[in-house]
Amino acid sequence: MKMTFRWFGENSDVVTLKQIRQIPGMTGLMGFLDYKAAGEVWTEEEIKRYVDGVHAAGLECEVIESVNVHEDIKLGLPTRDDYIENYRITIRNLAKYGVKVIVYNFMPVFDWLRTDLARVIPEDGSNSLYFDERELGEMGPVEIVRRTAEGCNGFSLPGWEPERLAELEATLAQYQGVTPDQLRENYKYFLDGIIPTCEEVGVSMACHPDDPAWPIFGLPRIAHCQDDFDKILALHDSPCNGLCLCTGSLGSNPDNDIPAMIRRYGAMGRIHCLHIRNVKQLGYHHFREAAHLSSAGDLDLFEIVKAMYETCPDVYVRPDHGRMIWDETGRPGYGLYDRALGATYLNGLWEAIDKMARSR
Ligand code: DNO
Repeated sequence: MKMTFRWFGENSDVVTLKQIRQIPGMTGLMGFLDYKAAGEVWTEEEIKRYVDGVHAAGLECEVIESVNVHEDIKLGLPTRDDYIENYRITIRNLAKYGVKVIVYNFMPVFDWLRTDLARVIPEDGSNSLYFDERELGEMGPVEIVRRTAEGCNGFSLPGWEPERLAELEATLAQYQGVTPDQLRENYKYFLDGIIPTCEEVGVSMACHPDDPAWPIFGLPRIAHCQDDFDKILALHDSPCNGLCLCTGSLGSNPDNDIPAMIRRYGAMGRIHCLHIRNVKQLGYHHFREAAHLSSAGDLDLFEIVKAMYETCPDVYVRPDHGRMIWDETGRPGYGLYDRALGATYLNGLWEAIDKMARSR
């Protein structure tokens, strides 16, 4: 397990590289050039500048998160070939600076979605990301994006800054009538276009699951359960076509057996990284994010780490979203304190599992 941390870059994150470096056991980042629009080439110069800065702080930068896939690729529009070519160039450029894994998603229109980015947890006064489908029913996509953008310390839902709201309506309209099978066909076209480049330069693609783990707003979603992942991995059969196993995203649906999924895809060599966090179920399609500790939510983090230890011990891991605690303010889900506690807890589980395994 290589412990990493998500960092949004100097101008977009209140957390500093120095703080990240001081978390025990932290080896590197899941890095991100947050200003790049989907479809744009990540140039060598900007990658070098970013990676050099991370190295100077004593951290590695072998995983890059959110090289976003342009909607035209997901929609299968004629313009997709240019965007796929750009993606190939980005893969090559990242590989030149030591990047080994690229985390991305194939979710139409939205990345992760919540109905509240700072719901107070009554028991202890902290707050966390929260989702209640009943609230969505009343709201509609444009309204939810506007509302979250307004209420959240200047941070908005990924990809949907207020100035892009007009575009959001047009994009939603383009998906009308697109079926899951069509989306999968477009996904295959994308993978067929990029995986040979990945194989050539030694980069693995890690698909992030839909979050929450079911369809929303009638949009097709094809990455939220074992059956979906089996299909995705079969679209292009290569070790470079793999997964970012996000326990919290998948865990929003209690039907997903996450330790079993880790064992299945870990044994196949198809998990290239994990995002680990806990979820507290509050009802049907209704949950909040919880502290990492197993007893704080509904996932068994011990079983999750054990499955990883036994099937894919060398993967990159990061503590995923944290709550806001100790009066910290910042990007919802991505404060320093609770994620640092999460890393420490995961390291503790790992040490215990490792020592028990060795002493047998
Ligand atoms: C949420 C993240 C996702 C992830 C993207 C990858 O916290 O895990 O935003 O980075 O889906 O493209």
